[in-house]
Amino acid sequence: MIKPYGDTMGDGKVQLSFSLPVAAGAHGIECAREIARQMGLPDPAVVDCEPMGEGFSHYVVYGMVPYGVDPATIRVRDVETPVMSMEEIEQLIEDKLGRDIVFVGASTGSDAHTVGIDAIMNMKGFAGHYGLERYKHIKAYNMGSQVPNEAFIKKAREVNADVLLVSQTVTQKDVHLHNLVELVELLEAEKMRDQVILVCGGARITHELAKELGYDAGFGPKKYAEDVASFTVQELIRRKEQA
Ligand code: B12
Repeated sequence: MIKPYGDTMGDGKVQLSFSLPVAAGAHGIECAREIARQMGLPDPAVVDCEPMGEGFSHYVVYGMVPYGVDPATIRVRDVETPVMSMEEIEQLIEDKLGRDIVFVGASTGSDAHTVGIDAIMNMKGFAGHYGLERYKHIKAYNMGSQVPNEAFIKKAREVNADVLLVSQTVTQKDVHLHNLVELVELLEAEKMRDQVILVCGGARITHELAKELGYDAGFGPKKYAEDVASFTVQELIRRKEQA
């Protein structure tokens, strides 16, 4: 069994933070402590309490969880294709596909967040990882944000896309789920679903969720152009060899 730790191995120490719609002060601190107790943290310590405008406050609480997990029993569904470097991917495309691959990406629906899809697609990339526009043999069309699913599909058809990249950041009221599912349904109605590799990503997207929604893969935080390019290029080769 493993447990979180802070001072000594296995001591169960955790830190959590949250906001409450009460004024900062002794009463707010006691409210925060009670929330932590109800979360199963015996004897929690509120180590920070900051006002956040009138009638709101933010807390940092230390606690100790009495339980642990056996890592051997934990199963996770993740993309299994090996991650390659930009140069290795370029070489693989040359050797096994012999043509350029077309990607169309967008932050779709009402979602206005562009930084995630730009991180994957733009030439300069993100955090030291070049984006898809930089890759020889990849034609990357980034449509930006708030792109309706219908317009996204229209573009995909127009440029004969191999890969569709959808970014979803806002998850309030499950808007991302409705939007992602709608895209799959529209692609199916247009008889395009089997002709593209469909990938989604975003801060709260997991591969498991993506698969459940009918996507080929899903990528979350700390994933970069080479993760998605490695998966899609190897998947395209697999499909080509199977055909
Ligand atoms: C910047 C920002 C904005 C900017 C966006 C500007 C822009 N041009 O993008 C502005 C100010 C416009 C904005 C607006 C809003 N925002 Co905002 N925003 C943020 C903020 C601060 C950073 C997001 C970001 O850029 N992250 C950096 C990128 C690189 O990370 P990423 O998106 O996770 O991308 C990585 C991976 O997820 C992955 N990835 C992402 N997409 C894809 C796609 C594919 C195909 C692949 C393979 C991988 C991939 O790769 C990337 C690199 O590793 C976050 C809070 C935070 N600190 O995260 C809130 C946040 C995302 N926003 C939030 C909210 C609620 C909003 C608003 C609704 C606020 C409002 N009430 O108006 C509006 C949304 C309007 C709309 N219609 O969408 C919430 C979302 C909560 C939720 N889960 O729903 C957050 C979390 C803030 C919060 N704590 O409340 N926002």
